[in-house]
Parts: sequence; structure tokens; C-alpha cells
Amino acid sequence: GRKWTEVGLVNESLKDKTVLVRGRIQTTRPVGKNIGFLVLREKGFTLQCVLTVADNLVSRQMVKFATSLSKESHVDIEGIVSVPDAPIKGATQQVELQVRKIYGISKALPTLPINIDDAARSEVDIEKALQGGEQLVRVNQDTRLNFRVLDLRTPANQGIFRIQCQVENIFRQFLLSEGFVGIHTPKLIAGSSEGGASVFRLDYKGRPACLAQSPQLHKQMAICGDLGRVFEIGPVFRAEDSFTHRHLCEFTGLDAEMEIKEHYSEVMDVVDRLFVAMFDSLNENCKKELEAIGKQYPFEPLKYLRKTLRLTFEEGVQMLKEAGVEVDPLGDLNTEVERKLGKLVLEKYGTEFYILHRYPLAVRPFYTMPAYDNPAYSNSFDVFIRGEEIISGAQRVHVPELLSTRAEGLGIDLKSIETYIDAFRYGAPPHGGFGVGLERVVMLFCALNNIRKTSLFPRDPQRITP
Ligand code: ATP
Ligand code: AMO
Repeated sequence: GRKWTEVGLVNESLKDKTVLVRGRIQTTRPVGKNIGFLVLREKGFTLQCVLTVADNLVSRQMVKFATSLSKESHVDIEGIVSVPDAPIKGATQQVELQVRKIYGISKALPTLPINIDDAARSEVDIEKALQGGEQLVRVNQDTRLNFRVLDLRTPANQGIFRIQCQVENIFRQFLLSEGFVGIHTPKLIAGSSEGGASVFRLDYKGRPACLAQSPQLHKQMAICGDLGRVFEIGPVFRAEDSFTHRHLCEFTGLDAEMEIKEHYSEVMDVVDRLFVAMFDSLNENCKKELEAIGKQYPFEPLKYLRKTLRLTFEEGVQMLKEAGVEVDPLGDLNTEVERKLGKLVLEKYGTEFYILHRYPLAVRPFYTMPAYDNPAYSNSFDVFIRGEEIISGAQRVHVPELLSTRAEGLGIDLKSIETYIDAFRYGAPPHGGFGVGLERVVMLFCALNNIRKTSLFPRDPQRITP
């Protein structure tokens, strides 16, 4: 076969060489009848291609054909790499291709619902353009999601989904290196795993069932089955009622569960090492992706410490109090207060990533272990990036009697979780674990304002297509 080069790899090192590339047409621009420019795009990289009838490189018909191709069509181009004197605006690659041959491969409609160039512009850029009297249509979030396949073609989105893959990859690699076993638990289950209202109910061959709100029950049962340390990467379903910037009805859960020897801090230790390794790796190995995202959505790199800060819930409440924010010391923190605490922590400790632990028991799910010294508190934690929650975790109740009492007290139908509770009657080790929302990690690492930006095809209370 012929030898192909990627658009992103066409650079000065290939000067005077003939290369063959395939990409989409980003823009075309005829200059008279003898010269034409087109910008070719592949995986977010762009390359300026020049057609000129001079030196008999191409014919006039070729210039006409090439510059009349519709945007987003695929073409193959064979050409010679040249290095122009001036920097090239409007293309990532700082070399040009002198076209010799061009083949149309696949046509796009002449008019598209989203103009990729417009969709890729930053808010600042748009403001400037509008003030300068430029005609342009701001592409809103709903339009982007309605035509997601087009929206995904922007450089920022190309970066976002590569970062997401890397987050998932590091989660897996890191936990494997620490002796965790990857598992898959059922998503069709008999009863709600987290309690509460946000559950999708369905009919399972005539029996009531639901979509798993988390792998909680089965990841714990895997520990009862002596797998020791387990992790799962899989879909999580939540019938969320409210339309917020950070809740989806289906998201990807990164879950872990492990035996513990003495203290739930062993679980927090894993979270600490895992996330420091993850952030390091993203900063080190995803520079291009982060840059592409930052160009459209400018953000400051995440501030985090080598050893993750841990504060108790009580300490958090105290910090808030000193800042004039009164909260119920045994209640939950609302989103606004969580953000405020994030700001205070940043000012005092210089980190935007921290763990808040020993939550009041009353605000945690039934399977959470109460604190041994004070049952008003629990052996649990949440983890925050830039003042927003990305992880919940805890030591679990492994005593069946206590588990049933807790579940019953919270109005959970014991029948629906009978086999789960039974699992602890056959001998269960002390254990704990945590659950991470993949989309939230990417959203908050990159300081994006909406979780829909980090979900390939988001599912929210109003959206089930595309
Ligand atoms: P978890 O399920 O572990 O609590 P979560 O991030 O999904 O994680 P929620 O339980 O939904 O969080 O809510 C956490 C806090 O955020 C709650 O205390 C609630 O006050 C607040 N919150 C939830 N939904 C909204 C909303 N639509 N608007 C404002 N605040 C909200
Ligand atoms: P929790 O309910 O806090 O805990 O969920 C764990 C993490 O999942 C993410 N998350 C969400 N992401 C997007 N859309 C949603 N609607 C949504 N809801 C939650 C958040 C959250 O921190 N079983 C426990 C975890 C455990 O203790 O192991 C659980 O599900 O990032």
C-alpha cells in the first residue's frame, strides 16, 4: 500500500519530501483562477495546502475542483512539504503542502448545522469578533449536543476525550500495580444500591428491578468473595430530577473496593497516591490536549500537593464558621458551601485538591461505617477538585445486623437487598472503597463549566439523543 503521513506529523523535518495525507476540508479559498488554498484537518491538527498552476504542479480544473469542495468533506492529498518565510495563521502545522494530486473521498453536505470554525472559538475571541462587527453565530450548548458528531471535531473536544481516556487508563494501571483486580458487576439489579429517589425502575421479566446506581453492593460482595482488592470502570445510572451543571443520568463510574487492616485512612492513602499520579501524568503526557482545551476554554493548571491535604468535616465546618458561614455541624454541605470551603482551603493550604473526611453519619448512605468513637460521625470521606465533589468513599459496615438496622432505618426494602446482607453472614473482612465520576474528574481538572462537555453523548433529564 501507499505510505500515509498524519497531518499532525507534517513538519519541517519533512521539508521537500512528498507526503500523502487524508483529512477533512476545514476551509477553501480560491485566489483567482490559478491559485487556491485549502486547510486540511485531521484529529484537530490543521495543515495549509496550496494549489498553484505555476510549474505545472496542478491544472486549472484541479484548482477549481478543490476549492469548490464542501467543508468537512474527506480528501486525500499528495504534495511536497515546503517551509514558508512567514508564520502560517489559521493552521496548527507551520509548513505548507504544495499540492500535486487531490482525490475526493467522501462528501459532506454543502451546508452544515454547525460551523466547526465557529464552534472552536473561545468566548473572548467571539466577543472581540462581535465587537469588530464580524458576522458570526455563537454555537450554543444545546446545538452542540444536538449535532454532537460535528461538535466533537473541534480541537478542544479532541483534547477532552483523549484526556478522559488517559484518566481511565491511569486509574486502571495504577490500581493494577497496587494489586487490584478488575471486575464487572451487573447493571440490572433487584433493588436500589444507593437508596433515595434517583433510580431508574424497570420490569425484569415480570419482576421489579432497577438500573444500578453504582456497583456498590456487588463490589462489596466481591470482597466477601475474597478478591481482596477490586476495581470497576462501568456505567452508572441516576434518574436525577434536577438539571444541573454536574449531574448526568448516565455517567462512567470509576470504583474501587479493598480490604482494610486498621483504618479507613488506608483507602484515602490509595486515593491520594492514585490522584497525584494521575494529575502528574496528565500534565506530563497530555500537554497538547490540555493546550487545545485551554485555547477554547482558558484555565489555570490544577494546584495540588505532593501529599494530599486531609481535613475532617469538623475542621471544614470550623473554617467556614471563621469565615462567617454558619452550617449545621451534623448536616450536609450544599454546593455553594462546598465551593466556599474550596476557596478557603486554597487560600490557607494552596491546594485545589483535598479530602474531607469523617462526615456526619446522618448524611451518608446506609452501608457507611459509623465512627467507632462517636456514632454521630462516620468513617467516610468526599474528595474535591476546585470546590466540587469528584469522589465519595468510606469504610463499610461488615456486620450484617448493623447493616439491616441501618438500611431499615433509612426506609430501604430489606427484601431487595437480602442477598447482599446475607453475604456478610458468611464471614466478611473489614473493607472500604470509593467511587469517582469520570466526567467530573475531566470537567474539574480542566475547570470546564458543564459536565455535558466531558460526556461523549450526554444523558441528562431532558436528553436521550443523539
Ligand atoms: P453524592 O451523591 O455523593 O452526594 P453528588 O455530587 O451527586 O454526590 P448530591 O447528593 O446530588 O451530590 O448533592 C450534594 C449536595 O449538592 C447536596 O447537599 C445538595 O444540597 C447540593 N445539590 C444537589 N443538587 C443540587 C442542585 N440542583 N442545585 C443546587 N444544589 C444541589
Ligand atoms: P456517589 O453517589 O457520591 O457515591 O457517587 C460517586 C461519584 O460519582 C459522581 N457522580 C455523578 N457524576 C455525574 N452525574 C451524576 N448524576 C453523579 N452522581 C454522582 C461524583 C461522585 O463523587 N457508592 C458510592 C461510592 C463509594 O462509596 O464507593 C457512590 O455511588 O463524582
